[in-house]
Amino acid sequence: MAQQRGLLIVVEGCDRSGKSTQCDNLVTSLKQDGIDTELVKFPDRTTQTGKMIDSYLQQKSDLDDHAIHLLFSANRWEAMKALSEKLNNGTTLVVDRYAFSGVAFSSAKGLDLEWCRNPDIGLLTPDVILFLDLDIDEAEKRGGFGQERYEKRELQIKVRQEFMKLKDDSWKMIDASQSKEDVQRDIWDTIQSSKAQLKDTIQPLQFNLWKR
Ligand code: Z5A
Ligand code: MG
Repeated sequence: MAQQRGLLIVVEGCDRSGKSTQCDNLVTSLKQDGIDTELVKFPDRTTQTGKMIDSYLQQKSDLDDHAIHLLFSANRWEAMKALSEKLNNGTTLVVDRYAFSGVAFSSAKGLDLEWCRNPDIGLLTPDVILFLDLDIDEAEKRGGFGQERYEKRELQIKVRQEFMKLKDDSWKMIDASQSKEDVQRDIWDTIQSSKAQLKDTIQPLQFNLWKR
């Protein structure tokens, strides 16, 4: 049998919900389980588009809402070839934020949700989408929001509402208000059952995000 491709696992969620913490943990656990795994984070602030995004998020520069939306999407598109190759070579990818964040944040700012989906049509389709759900009051207890552009209570409340419009039955909802250890355990259990479900039925890579 040909080598099975890696899984594309996307971790989305509210601000301060522990995405980056749990992505690191999941990569470590999967590696310990003998699975070749890499972490991917969007936005990737190291590329040319990423540097423009970073400057915008840090409020060092200003951009039209549509233009920054397209930059976030471009930042994903420029990674797709390399990510596809890794997946086809058997590497599992754990992705910290993806196009769902892209649409949720831009539509929360007032852009049309359907317009926001368009630039990401044709991106790699995730095999598993985990959503770390956290109440805004709980999020604020985690040291308060920082200085970046979107770290404001009213916007974050809207962002969660927009995420819920994008959610479908396949999303794995994780209660992110638990201790780090309990969240980690829930994620691990969810990944194990997702892997069991996908076993033997894993499809070649799909490029039809939004039409899963
Ligand atoms: N954005 C966009 O507009 N369009 C797009 O297409 C994309 C993104 C991809 C930067 O994202 C911004 O870009 C983001 C969305 C927008 N704007 N906002 N807001 P980012 O991913 O770089 O943001 P971040 O700086 O990583 O923050 P974050 O993702 O919101 O945080 P997190 O990764 O979810 O949480 P964490 O860093 O793992 O943990 C936060 C703190 O909570 C930390 O002190 C932890 O130790 C603590 N923590 C974590 N878990 C727990 C538990 N279980 N209990 C108690 N404390 C905890
Ligand atoms: Mg993070």
